[in-house]
Amino acid sequence: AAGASGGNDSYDFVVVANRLPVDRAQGPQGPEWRQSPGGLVTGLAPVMKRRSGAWIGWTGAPDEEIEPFDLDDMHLVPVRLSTDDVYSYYEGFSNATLWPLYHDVIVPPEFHRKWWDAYVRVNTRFARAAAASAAPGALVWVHDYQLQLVPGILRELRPDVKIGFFNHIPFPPYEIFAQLPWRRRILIGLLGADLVGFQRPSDTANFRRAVRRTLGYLARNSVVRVPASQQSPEHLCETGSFPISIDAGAMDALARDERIRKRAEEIREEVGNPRTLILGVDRMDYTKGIRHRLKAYEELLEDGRLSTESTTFIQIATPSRERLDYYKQIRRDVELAVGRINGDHSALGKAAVHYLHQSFPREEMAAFYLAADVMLVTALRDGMNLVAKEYVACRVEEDGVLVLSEFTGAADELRQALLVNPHDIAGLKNAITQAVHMTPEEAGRRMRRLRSKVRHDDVLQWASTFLDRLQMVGEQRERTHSV
Ligand code: ADQ
Repeated sequence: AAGASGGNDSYDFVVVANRLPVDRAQGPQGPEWRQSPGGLVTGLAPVMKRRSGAWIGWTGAPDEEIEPFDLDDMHLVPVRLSTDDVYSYYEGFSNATLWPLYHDVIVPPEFHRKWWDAYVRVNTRFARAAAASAAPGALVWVHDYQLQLVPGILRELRPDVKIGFFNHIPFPPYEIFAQLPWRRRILIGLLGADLVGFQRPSDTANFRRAVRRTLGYLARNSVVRVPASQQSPEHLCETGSFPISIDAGAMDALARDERIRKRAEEIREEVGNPRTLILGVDRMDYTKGIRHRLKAYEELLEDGRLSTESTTFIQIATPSRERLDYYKQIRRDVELAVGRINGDHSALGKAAVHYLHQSFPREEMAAFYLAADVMLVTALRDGMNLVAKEYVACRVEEDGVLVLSEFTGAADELRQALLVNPHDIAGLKNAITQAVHMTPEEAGRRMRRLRSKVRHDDVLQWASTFLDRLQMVGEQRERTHSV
């Protein structure tokens, strides 16, 4: 039902993402939807309010047919996924093919033609829903690796709209990307956009190189010239890096809240008032380097360089993608290591590792960040890593030490962290020791610079920078093609 004039409901700002920004909750009148506290919706909510905005995505449950509905200034359009779509498109192609491939093949990606067929089918469904919701000339912003074909399909359906795409995860080096049997189709899908954005300049460079090597399209500076196809005229696709951030102001305010400060003190007491509290916070994912971190900590206890008399470690790991084999395996590996470390090094009432495989509200997360003297972010590969920025935003006293993997996008910006290569266990041990013993003067000097960085570019600025750029390149295209 999509025509060049848009459907019955026409929105001039349309977000397309795998998930809708809502969770099901129990309200006074029975089940209802609540806005979920994700970073993306925080960044986009003001734009949604200012323009008439729609968000297209999946509710998270299979086989549900739900009519579009309105919530907090947003029009939400649920896209249905069948049980087989969830298995083949979401858990399969998105999370067992693309996710490991785009994260440096930490585990081997699986290539299955049936999964690819489901990816094409579901991407087409999302693109049609976007085409039916967008007003003439609307801005459409497509998010992440699950939806890389949407820009190309949408451009054919609606040549009048301005299409932006942002990839939240890394874009891999060509030699890795080239393994993908459908590499041409993915690149052509992405190049349907007017603007394709990545977290870091190296991702952008990898993408441009893949386009040149795979398709032979020429890029001048940041702009790729996409030749005409049977469906669309020639157009330009701009590429660039737009490092995502957090709502730093909101985090800072939480960390100054009396109740949360009290809760942070309680947390320290509950773990036995150690001199040094070390913290790790991640989705339970093999990209996050949780095993490497535990190994380094275990060896430090064995060597006697750290002692459970004065130090404890809290590892929070959110349950994630639990039906996939490699996720079951990383959970087993982590739990085995935690059990071994505690068996060897804990005393009654003095655990070496406190391990929480749970999700917490924002307020509790802020209290953990506030309670921790040392934060360990040791991802083997990570698009950005918001945890690192959240920790910095919560350190309102300008103390605390961030140990940060150089393989995160955040490492490009947070240069005053202790940067580590998590594969180098000896180096990681030294960095943890350095963090534990750092003088307050040096920690303060580093934290002040980190904080000014995180304060200056927050998620609102990220969203408006991307959308301003999209508006500009979209208008340039209108002028040259007068569609
Ligand atoms: P993720 O891989 O999920 O995101 P990250 O950027 O660290 O990684 O974001 C995780 C978010 O979940 C943080 O906001 C954190 O506070 C929250 N969180 C983690 N554990 C939690 C728990 N137990 N309870 C409650 N909240 C918890 C992907 C990419 C990243 C990129 C982001 C955004 O992999 O590289 O930074 O998208 O683009």
